[in-house]
Amino acid sequence: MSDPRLSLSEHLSDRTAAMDPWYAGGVAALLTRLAEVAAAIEGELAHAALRDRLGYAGDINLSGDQVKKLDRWGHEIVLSALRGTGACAALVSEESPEPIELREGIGPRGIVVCCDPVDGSSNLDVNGTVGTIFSFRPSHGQDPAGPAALGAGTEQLAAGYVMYGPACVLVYTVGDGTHGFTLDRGRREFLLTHPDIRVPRRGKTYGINEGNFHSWHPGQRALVEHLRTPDKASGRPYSLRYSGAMAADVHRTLLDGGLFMYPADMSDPAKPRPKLRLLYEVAPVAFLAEQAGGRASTGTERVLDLRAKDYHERAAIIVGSADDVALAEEFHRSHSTR
Ligand code: AFP
Repeated sequence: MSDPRLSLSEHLSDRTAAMDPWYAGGVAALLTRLAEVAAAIEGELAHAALRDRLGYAGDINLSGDQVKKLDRWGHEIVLSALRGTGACAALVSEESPEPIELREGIGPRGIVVCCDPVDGSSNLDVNGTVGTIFSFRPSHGQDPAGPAALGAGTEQLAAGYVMYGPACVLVYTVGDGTHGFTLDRGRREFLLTHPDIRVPRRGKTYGINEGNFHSWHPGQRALVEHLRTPDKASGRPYSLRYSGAMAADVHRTLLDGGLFMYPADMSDPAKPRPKLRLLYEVAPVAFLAEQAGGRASTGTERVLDLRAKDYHERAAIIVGSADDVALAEEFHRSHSTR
């Protein structure tokens, strides 16, 4: 008996009404294609060691990171998949310094895709969880289309991530709630398993790389001290959970609540140095979180109001349960260095 669960394409056709009609067809085509890519990446990850796909490709990317073979492979498979849709006008990828313009997608309905094809590369060679993160933005018919990606996060048409864990899960939004699907490995199809995800108002866990503790803003340090301090009434201490792959840490946070945080390095308070990339990590996650009733802040600003000035711009993020994010902002305000 076939599984009665909705498939991704069925779910998407139900959401068309909520989408900007001008771009709805393109958004659906691109999401469906990225789901196919995710299934291919899932298969490749499972056999990477057997196919000599682990380790380094030999080059350095724009962020100064050594590129892993699967980073390169992931980028290529995403690019070739998007080419075939005719809906993608340009790709902004972690693995490409400049946007890659796709002539066949340029036009009034063209969509700019921002993507981190394989996120969490430091987990690849140790069989840890990795992800794919993506965001769609209107090109407004611009040619070249890439610069259209540099708008506010509120302009996103759609966003999502794939988490390659024990199960392969795809979570997306088109501005009508946030919904999760699990890959049916037999049918190679994503089926609806987490409809209309709602982030609990408060959580019990926080995710952050505590190794950076000394470079944090005083408010950030005070917040983590607070979360660690036992207090039954407020459900503290929170437990620390951190995987090194944003998709995995965000997935846990959307389902269970709490916080995922990657604050800026404030070693030089005059020059804050965030790590995560705005267009293909921070902004898509913020859209997903807000659509699930959560919040996403830099500590002082709503992430979705941020406007990128360049394609690989970095931004701080505190995302998760609305009350926990508000608490985090309170600590940043009350310890403001200004
Ligand atoms: P990589 O893709 O370079 O491993 O970075 C992963 C990531 O962008 C994000 O997925 C993690 O949350 C974060 O960086 C991990 O960073 P740290 O290794 O500094 O904790």
